[in-house]
Amino acid sequence: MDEAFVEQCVLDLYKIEAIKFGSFTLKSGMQSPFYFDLRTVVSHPKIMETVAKLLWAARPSSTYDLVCGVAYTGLPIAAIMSLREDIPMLIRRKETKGYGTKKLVEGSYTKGQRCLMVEDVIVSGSSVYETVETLRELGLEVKDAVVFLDRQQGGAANLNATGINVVSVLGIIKLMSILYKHGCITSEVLESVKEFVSTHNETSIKTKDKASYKNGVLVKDRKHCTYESRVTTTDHPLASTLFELMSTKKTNLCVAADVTTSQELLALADKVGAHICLLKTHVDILQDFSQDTIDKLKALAEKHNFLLFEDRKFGDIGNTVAQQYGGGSHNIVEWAHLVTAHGLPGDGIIKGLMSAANGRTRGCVLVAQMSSEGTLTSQEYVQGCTKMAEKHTYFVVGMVSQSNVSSDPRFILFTPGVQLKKAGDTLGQQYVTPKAAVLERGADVIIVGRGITQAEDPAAAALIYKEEGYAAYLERIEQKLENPSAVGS
Ligand code: S5P
Repeated sequence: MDEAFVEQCVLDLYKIEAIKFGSFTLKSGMQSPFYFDLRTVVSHPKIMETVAKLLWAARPSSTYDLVCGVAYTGLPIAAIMSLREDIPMLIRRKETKGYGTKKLVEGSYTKGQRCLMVEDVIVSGSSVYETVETLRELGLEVKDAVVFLDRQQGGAANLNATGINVVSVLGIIKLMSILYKHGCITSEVLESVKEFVSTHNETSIKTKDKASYKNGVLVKDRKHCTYESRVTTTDHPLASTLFELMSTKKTNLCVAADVTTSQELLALADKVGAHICLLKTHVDILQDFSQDTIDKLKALAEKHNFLLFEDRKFGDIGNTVAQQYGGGSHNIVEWAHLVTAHGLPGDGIIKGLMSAANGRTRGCVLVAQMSSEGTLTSQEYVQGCTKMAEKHTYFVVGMVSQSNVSSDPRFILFTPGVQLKKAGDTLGQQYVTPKAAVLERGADVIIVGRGITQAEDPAAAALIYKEEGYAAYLERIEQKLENPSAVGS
């Protein structure tokens, strides 16, 4: 690579303010004294072409079938490479579409094809890895990534640990030296960036489905921990109880008892009780709700050793939910161990629920994602819910989810929309199998309603779901991660 060519490109990037100095908050929340934003090159086609040329020249091998840019800045750069080198490209979406094909990757490919990753900047390497992970799941071979700027904060080591060879056009120290040499920055700025890099080189990759790598070292994530080991990792006594009973009863099945009479509810609870860890109710569906129903339900929960989970999906301000939870005709706080709540109102909802719980051992499950078609929960919303959960680990035991929204072993992920026979209903419900829920979507607990309640023999159906769900969990924890380079391949 021609050094003068690299220097000129750095100066051009400086001129168009692709590199800035000051105080910036990175995606991870880290404060940085500089910010490299290659997005601005889209307004400067010649510079963008130079960046693409330099990246192509940096590629570690000459044999690729495809290129794929990491969204967003990597995309136009990969498109230029694709055009110049006559090599097909792929696009990996940031999130799946809620309509149409729901494909995460656009473009044609066949299994075994070699794909080169293209990225503008790496900090921890998470964005590159997330994209690689998706491509590897489709059977593509992804071993190399070219990066324009390595911020030298551990990203390359993290990616190397997952079997990705990273080649960068330049590292931040070299870039700073070029700017200093040409009088663009003072020696103080140069020193402050050097100081920052030397003290901020511990980053980790938190992947959606697999393990976590901190400085290239594997950290065990939720999906690979046993329920038993999580009894002591959680901050919440009810989560501990649940993990304990899941591992002793060998079940991760929660039955959604959506029936309309107390008689049906109690009969169902007695039939499926031996096979479940939780019974989920919607007591507002019951035509004849009474304290007697609750007393009998509590007795059945004792008899069969399961917890009661009222799916009230609270969604209002703290003051209102406190009254709904601790009063009204259902007095949910008195009998339900767990309740669902939306994250939408913000922290106040948790504070409201806690005030009504008033010291009782109770917990809530935040609805982070829904199983229904057209659900509005965006990635930002999901992240907001997990942040809320992290802030309130003494009350939030986990999330209702459809994907691996957290790798934190303290949280329990509950996945509804599970059925063996149907793909959906006529009102927007969408189903996956117990195996897919546990292995692909990261469920700790599968929630099954009509698959069991409408079966000819609900007890026999519950046994089948229990066995399938638990077998998938055993398969998941058995997946060995000792050889990090095998991850995702
Ligand atoms: O996203 C969701 C969240 C929940 S809690 N999708 C859901 O279906 N649920 C609940 O799970 C729903 O209210 C119902 O009680 C159960 C699924 O029932 P099924 O009959 O479709 O299995």
